[in-house]
Amino acid sequence: MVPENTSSQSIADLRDFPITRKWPPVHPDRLQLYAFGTPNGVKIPIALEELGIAYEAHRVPLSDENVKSNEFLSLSPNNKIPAIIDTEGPDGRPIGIFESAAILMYLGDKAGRLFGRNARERYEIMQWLMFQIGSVGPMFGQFGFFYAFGGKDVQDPLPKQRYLDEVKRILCVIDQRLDGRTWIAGDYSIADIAIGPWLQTIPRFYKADAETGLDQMPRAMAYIESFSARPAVIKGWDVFSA
Ligand SMILES: N[C@@H](CCC(=O)N[C@@H](CS)C(=O)NCC(=O)O)C(=O)O
Repeated sequence: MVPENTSSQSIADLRDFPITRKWPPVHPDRLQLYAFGTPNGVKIPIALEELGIAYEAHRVPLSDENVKSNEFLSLSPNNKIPAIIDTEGPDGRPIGIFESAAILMYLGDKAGRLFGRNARERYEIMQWLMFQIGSVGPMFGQFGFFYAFGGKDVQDPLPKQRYLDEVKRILCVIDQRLDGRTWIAGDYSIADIAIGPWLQTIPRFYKADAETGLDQMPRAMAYIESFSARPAVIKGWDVFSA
């Protein structure tokens, strides 16, 4: 049973976070999510949907007036989405977290799901999570910039080629890893929630299946299909698409 004062207590707790002045909570009892519909941004609503954690999503467009505002920087000092506030942190006190992998580990711990059943499984998941943060995200993101977005008219072919080579190499790592596996690290986990949205961007947003060689990688293609069919994944993307 929810104590009567939960709502007013949650509002008071959230007032300590300057970000709530620019993005006021309507449902202060829920976990507050600050993100946008990008591969990094959707990881968190996907995880929250998978775990059945109630949340309130605040749209934070990537313009400077949003991500570089003092209010946003107070929670996410590297001016990147996603970030969260949970009024019920591990010690019962409110906690703010930025960096998607840190948030995913937090949520996995909070729910006791999607983050392995023992230390060995957790380290296996963590290494693939770090692989996404250190390699997949930055390289795919730069490739997308030069191939499909702001940098596509740059005359010098070197930047696009450099990131394309890296994307191809990383896709091969993933495709080989998926040999005999459905998911990247044992059962479906937060590692898949980190990697899946980035793989989806190749066909969906970059339209680069052929250029990257993805269309010749049946295991990676099947993985994208399985990931994309999950209701939580569909819902996670929908949160910011309207
Ligand atoms: N390592 C970060 C990367 C986050 C990131 O790159 N976010 C982008 C959107 S996908 C962003 O907020 N860009 C805004 C900016 O750089 O000004 C994470 O995983 O949380």
